Amino acid sequence: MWVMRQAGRYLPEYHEAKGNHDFFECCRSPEIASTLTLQPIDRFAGLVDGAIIFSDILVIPQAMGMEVVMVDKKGPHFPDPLMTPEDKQYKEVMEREVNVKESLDYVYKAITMTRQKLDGRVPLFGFCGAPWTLLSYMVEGGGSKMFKQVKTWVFKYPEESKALLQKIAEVCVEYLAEQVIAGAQIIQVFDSWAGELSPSCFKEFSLPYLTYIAEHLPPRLKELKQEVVPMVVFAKGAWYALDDLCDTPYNVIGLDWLHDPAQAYAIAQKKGKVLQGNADPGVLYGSRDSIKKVVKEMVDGFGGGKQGWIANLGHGKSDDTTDSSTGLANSIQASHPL
Ligand code: 1CP
Repeated sequence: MWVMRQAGRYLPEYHEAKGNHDFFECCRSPEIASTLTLQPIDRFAGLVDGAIIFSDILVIPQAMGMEVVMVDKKGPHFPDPLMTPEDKQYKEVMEREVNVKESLDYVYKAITMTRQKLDGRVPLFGFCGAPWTLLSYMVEGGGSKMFKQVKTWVFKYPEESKALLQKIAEVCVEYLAEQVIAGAQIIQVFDSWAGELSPSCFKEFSLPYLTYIAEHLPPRLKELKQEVVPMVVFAKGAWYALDDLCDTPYNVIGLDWLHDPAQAYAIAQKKGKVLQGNADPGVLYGSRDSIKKVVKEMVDGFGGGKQGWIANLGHGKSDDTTDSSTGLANSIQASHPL
């Protein structure tokens, strides 16, 4: 089991280690990023089975030349988002030769350092944001409720949107390959805003680019004389696309809590995919009994046994549910002792 924590702020030691450093300063310091990655591994020793490198999906827009700041207690903010394809920044971003090997070098250093410190205790995940989700941030300028800007883009400027989505997908492949060279043992692509798209728009503006990444990363790794690593896709809210996602080369399909585990398993099993998910993070506000019930439903739904599934929350956990995380881990151990 591993807990997708995203807003890792729930650990008091996170705040201590972060101190007064700005969020992206922490990402850029391999020492701090590595310390923050290891904190839950140390705290929940023996209970979690995976670590995810401390970083953010928004380092790709930064590498593509956009400014992103993290506003304390609010989240990411782009002071100068992409406005329209006539915007000179669009041309600059499209024409820029993005060199992720150089510009995101601090991520690889953090990965290598973390692999050393993990010393084989648990595998290390590398990750990136999916093209659709990154495009959303680049035009919305941050998180959004209505997704007005990005909807304007896909409906008014579909070709320019697709050109940018393709460019982001190519950057993602290179970035993930570099993470594997540095020591990432499994990678995950986060499409956090997939659920904002209708089923047909998902097929047009997200799926092709998610597929591009999964089709191109393995050959790129081989070309770089690297081992091919398992790939996880998490398209939050895109429950309607489970079948399509199972037809991509991703090995693991991450599920949010809108899926019934048994129904998802019935689809994924036929296509040989592993499922990762999908407990409602909100259950951590409940009692131990409610956590146990959700965990049991999930584990039984995924076919039970000890193989072929990865227990996880269906999305990041919030910062005020620390104690019950141990409850979640214990419940999984109790239902499936190693
Ligand atoms: O938690 C960890 O240390 C793991 C590393 C990690 C990951 C995998 C972070 C650190 N961010 C992410 C992924 C990420 N970042 C996603 C995909 C997962 C998801 O859907 O949640 C997204 C959408 C982001 C963007 C982002 N960064 C948000 C969401 C804001 C919104 O638009 O709703 C937020 C709040 C951040 C900040 C952030 N990223 C990570 C941490 C620990 C934090 C909190 C920073 C802080 O307040 O100290």
